[in-house]
This record gives sequence, structure tokens and C-alpha cells, in this order.
Amino acid sequence: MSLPLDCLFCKFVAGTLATEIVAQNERAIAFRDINPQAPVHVLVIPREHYADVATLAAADPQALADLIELAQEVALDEADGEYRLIFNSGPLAGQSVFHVHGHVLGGRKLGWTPA
Ligand code: DGP
Repeated sequence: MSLPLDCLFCKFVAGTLATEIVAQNERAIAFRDINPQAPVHVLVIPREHYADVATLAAADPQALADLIELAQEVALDEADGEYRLIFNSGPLAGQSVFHVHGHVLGGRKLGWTPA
């Protein structure tokens, strides 16, 4: 699959743009969100470009499993393994970057009021 040249998160994967990578495995990387909504707010993304989580699940279920494994690893390291994992899918749901990413949120008691 060819990588979209204008994809911000593909540039983080390729290392052509710098970001603070906190964990990684063969198929996925984790880095801090630029606009944290909780004491722990880390994004987990597959190294390969897929637009959203359903597309990733259909094309490469193992890559999604590897992504979730990395989210769990980050949460164990930073939030005692208690966390929320959110995939915004589509602009109406708040997706603004179209390289699939899970938001790992934790580090405090989380409310339940999606705005
Ligand atoms: P979403 O709205 O679900 O598509 O989430 C996109 C997230 O990406 C948002 O929470 C902010 C984060 N983000 C956007 N630009 C950058 C960036 O340049 N660096 C980092 N670390 N995060 C970014």
C-alpha cells in the first residue's frame, strides 16, 4: 500500500517529522497527543496507513490486535492498566486525522460526557 505523502501520522511513522514516541512494536507506534485531555493521553497508530478502525479491522485484523496490545502496554506503564480506548470514526464523531488512531486516556477518574 502506498503512503499518502500528506499524512501527518505517516510522517511520524517514517521519522520525517519528530514526535515523542513512548512505545512501539513491529506493527504500531504510540506517541503523546499534542492536546492532552487527561493526565495520560497517548495515540496508538498502525505503521501502515488505514483511514479508520473499521477499514483496518477488515484489511488486517492482526494489525488491529497489535495496536490494542500496544495500547494495553502503554496503559499498564502509565495508568495502572485502567484506561479508555477511543477510535473516532468520521468527522461527525470528531475524527480530524485520517490515519487510524486509538486515543488511550487515563490517569484520573474519567467522566462520560462526549460533547
Ligand atoms: P481525532 O480528533 O480523533 O482525529 O484525533 C486526532 C488527535 O491528533 C488530536 O487529539 C490531536 C492529535 N494531533 C494532531 N496533530 C498532532 C501533532 O502534530 N502531534 C501530536 N502529537 N498529536 C497531534
